Amino acid sequence: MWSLSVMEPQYHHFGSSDNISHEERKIMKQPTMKRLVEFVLYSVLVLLLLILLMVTGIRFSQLNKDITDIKLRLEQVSSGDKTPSSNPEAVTAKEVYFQKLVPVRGACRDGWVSFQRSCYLLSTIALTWSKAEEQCRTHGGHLVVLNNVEELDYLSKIVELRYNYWIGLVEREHEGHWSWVDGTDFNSTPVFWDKGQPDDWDYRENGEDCGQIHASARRKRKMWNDADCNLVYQYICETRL
Ligand SMILES: [Ca+2]
Ligand SMILES: [Ca+2]
Ligand SMILES: [Ca+2]
Repeated sequence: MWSLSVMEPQYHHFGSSDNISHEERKIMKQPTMKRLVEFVLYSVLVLLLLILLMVTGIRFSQLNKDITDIKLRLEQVSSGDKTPSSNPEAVTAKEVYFQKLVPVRGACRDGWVSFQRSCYLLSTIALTWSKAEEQCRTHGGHLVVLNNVEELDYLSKIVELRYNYWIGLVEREHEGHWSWVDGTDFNSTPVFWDKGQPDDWDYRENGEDCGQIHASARRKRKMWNDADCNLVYQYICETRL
């Protein structure tokens, strides 16, 4: 008798235990599926946010560059509107115009052009200043060092008008201390800063410590500007023959 009374609750126990585990399975299965769906949704959301951030970042950097270019153009336009400056170089910059010159290869390697005892490469791609200098060094040269006005005028006749080009001018040690990449004494070469330059425009987070020649609407003597080294521009390499 006692064994029946013992078995009975056990039977009920097992019966109810089966029911619970079936329910449990159902209950447990639902949250797992729910969690999986939530996880997938979160992942997609995070991925979308990352893509959005990247796109925004690229757009912002391009916008920065555009703002810089617009500011430079505005400076050029406003300097053109003013009465001639007492600075003779500014007047010269305004008045010296050229015809386009078809460059010749001469004794230089393929893709390079010859002038006096140097060869020049006008880049077709845009890089940061240091990447540009690195590229020139892989060709056995350096970013162009403008030793005299003839060299500047020659390049002014062959460059693409719409581009700014990095040159081998950099402010390495401290503000106001400009140097040429090949070690040429900066004080031994003529200076062709554009009007109002170098301005180390404080809008730029990194300042403006690298030299370039300005784009222009007309073919005239290219003048120098200091720009943010981290922006990408075309560049000119020079090697000696
Ligand atoms: Ca040179
Ligand atoms: Ca600077
Ligand atoms: Ca500047």
